[in-house]
Amino acid sequence: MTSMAPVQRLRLLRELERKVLWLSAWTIHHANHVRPNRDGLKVGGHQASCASLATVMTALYFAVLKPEDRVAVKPHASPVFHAIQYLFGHQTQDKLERFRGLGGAQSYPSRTKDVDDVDFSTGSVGLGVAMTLFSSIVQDYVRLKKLAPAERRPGRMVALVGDAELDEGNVFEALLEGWKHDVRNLWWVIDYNRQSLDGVVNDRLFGRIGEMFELVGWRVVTLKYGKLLETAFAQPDGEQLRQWIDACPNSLYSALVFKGGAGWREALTRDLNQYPGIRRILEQHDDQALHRLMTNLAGHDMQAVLDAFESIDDDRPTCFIAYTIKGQGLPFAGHKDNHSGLMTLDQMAGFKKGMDIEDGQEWQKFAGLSATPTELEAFIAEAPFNAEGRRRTEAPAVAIPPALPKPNDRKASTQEGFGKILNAIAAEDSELARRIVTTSPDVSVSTNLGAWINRRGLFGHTEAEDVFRELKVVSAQLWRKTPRGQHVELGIAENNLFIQLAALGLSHELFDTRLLPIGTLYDPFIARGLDALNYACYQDARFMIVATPSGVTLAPEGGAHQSIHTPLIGIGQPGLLSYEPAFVDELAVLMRFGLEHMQQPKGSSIYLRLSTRSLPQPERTLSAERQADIVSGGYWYAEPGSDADVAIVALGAVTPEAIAAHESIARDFAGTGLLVLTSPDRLHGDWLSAQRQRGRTVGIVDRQPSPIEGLLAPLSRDARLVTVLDGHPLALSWLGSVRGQRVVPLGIESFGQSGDIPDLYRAYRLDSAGIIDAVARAIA
Ligand SMILES: Cc1ncc(C[n+]2csc(CCOP(=O)(O)OP(=O)(O)O)c2C)c(N)n1
Ligand SMILES: [Mg+2]
Repeated sequence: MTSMAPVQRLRLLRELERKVLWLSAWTIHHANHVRPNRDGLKVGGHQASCASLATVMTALYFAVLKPEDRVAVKPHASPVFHAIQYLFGHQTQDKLERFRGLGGAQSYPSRTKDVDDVDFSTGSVGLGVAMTLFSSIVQDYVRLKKLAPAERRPGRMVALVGDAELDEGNVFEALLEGWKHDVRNLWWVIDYNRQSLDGVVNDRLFGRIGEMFELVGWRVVTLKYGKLLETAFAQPDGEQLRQWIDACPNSLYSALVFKGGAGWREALTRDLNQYPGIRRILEQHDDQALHRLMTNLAGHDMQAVLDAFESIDDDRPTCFIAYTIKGQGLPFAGHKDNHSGLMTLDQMAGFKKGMDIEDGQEWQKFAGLSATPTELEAFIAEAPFNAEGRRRTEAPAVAIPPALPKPNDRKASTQEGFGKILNAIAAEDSELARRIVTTSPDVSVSTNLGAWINRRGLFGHTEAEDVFRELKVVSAQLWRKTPRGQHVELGIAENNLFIQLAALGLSHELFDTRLLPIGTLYDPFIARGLDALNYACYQDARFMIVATPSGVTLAPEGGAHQSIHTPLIGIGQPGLLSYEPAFVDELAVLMRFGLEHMQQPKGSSIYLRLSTRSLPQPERTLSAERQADIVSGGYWYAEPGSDADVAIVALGAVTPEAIAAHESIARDFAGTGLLVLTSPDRLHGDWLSAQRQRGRTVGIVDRQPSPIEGLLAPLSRDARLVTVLDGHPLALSWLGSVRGQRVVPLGIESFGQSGDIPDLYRAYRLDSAGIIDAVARAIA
């Protein structure tokens, strides 16, 4: 590669750029116009958004990127990415033909669904961009601790960003956090086509974007004019032309791009005819040449793009603002409505002719190019990006001891229990302790991570002393930052938390190092970062979230902080297994299980919904069997009699009320049982999958009950269930469908207010009187 003459390289890259543009447009066209359509729904795809990045992506993948770099591609440039991987031989024609179809190349690049080595999934705009930033923190975290294999070179985390993505607040939340963490090796390439979905991007807004990046310490490289325009500017009166384009509003420029040569001529004649130099330029260019000149933006000028990327040789974060044209080279270039625009059959025929592609050659890798296939194949084979084959790593799992240390307090909240378990792990010199990394959005201390942080320290690039400690001001909390620290402290931004967890939770596949990330936050604010949490799960990142306080049990803090529907999020979110233990011994079992489950190929992330309410702890030793029940979702705290009319089912912090209600009811109705659940999510999932399994094996004896069927089996079908949790009642009311039993579900259905627990539980009918009342209704 290095031996190749620059002119030769430029020529081949331009050829590949043509091919990438063609293949991306054809892939979309094929899906919409060639493949049979069975449901009449538009298939879609974004030919204009692809065209806008064809030059930049060709330059990056075929010349600039190295194997250690990791890339988030703007969602709508997915076909460009797949086209490039097709040329590399990592994507198949079959999957391109099935683009946006079942099993085909995905609409937006997907780590989990695509086969061609996607580094970061994208789709929800803004999140992929931030993902590169938090990944750069992870890269430094593992590098500075020497956790990664020694031969690993630091790579650049690259985001290809649509300009409208910069309207998403999460991008700026991430930028600020990145500045605090002194991020390195980060490249954001902004596809500045000045268009979004609905129209043209606001001129005034973007004037500020470069300054924002500079404000947080980034280098800004603007790729504005290509070599043709630069040459024109250097001619007599050329400066007038530059000023005219500089001042041209985004919407006018876009409209003229769409109108073409005659449009440019009219506008320039109107505004600049008094300059002889400009008149000469207009005379020297026919309409087609004038259009080529006026649209010669640097983001479509291969040499300018290469120069910009190759001028960077340090690790300072860099933002490239690449001026581009949405739909460049396509018939609807520049039109404000082109976002979802698809070429018509006629337009495609013209485009194909222009690309010198014959019928039947559409998928051929080198048809219509002037360089020979041998030349191109050799060039592609030598692309540095590809030098090491598959890029995804597979770090081995960290062994989890058979039991975690369990605190023995008589009374404790699950939140305290969590803090103590982590503290005890922190005190050990173990592989487990070394691999755990915690993170929290400014709620570390209030979610009980304090003791862990005191022992394991805060993570920072450089050593920074705790000023309070140096000045001998007494504080329970040590706040010293070092590269050895194992807590990544974030500002208050739950979006950032979840994207940081996504990046930490992919370390084994991105950076060849297994980490065990644990993030803490307030349960209600899961909703604040919910899209980012979904994004993390969609990428199959593995982490544990620990959320406290939860429900109305946080009591005096009131309605604004009460989490009502998070148990439903726990059930509904794929890739996230949720638990809500009542007692600390259960929590110890579940944390152990979770740390292991997070590392299983078919595992998932874990969500622990905990509480700040201090509960009397049962004096018991959990048998292996009981531990297995806790993991599979629940156990009979008091076994039911076979003739019982009713059973109480309790989850989480309200369990003492259920126990009290049960004691009082059992005096009159001896067989009443009390079922304590730890995970409606797990029970529900296993119940559904057992049913599906049976559906598949009709005739074959497979009556293996799922855990919830097994738990409910001792009850008669007529027995009633009273369910209770500090959350939406729907989380447990499905239990009635398991065996066709009637359910009286208790829980929270409306916004609350502040109060103490006795008042609030009474107001919501979660106290023992409320439960007894529900039992009476159930039996009546
Ligand atoms: C969070 C989110 N909201 C809305 C959308 C729908 N959407 C997809 S692309 C887009 C505009 C993208 O414009 P830009 O980033 O400038 O990309 P371009 O196509 O111009 O390259 C919108 C609103 C989305 N994908 N994600
Ligand atoms: Mg745009």
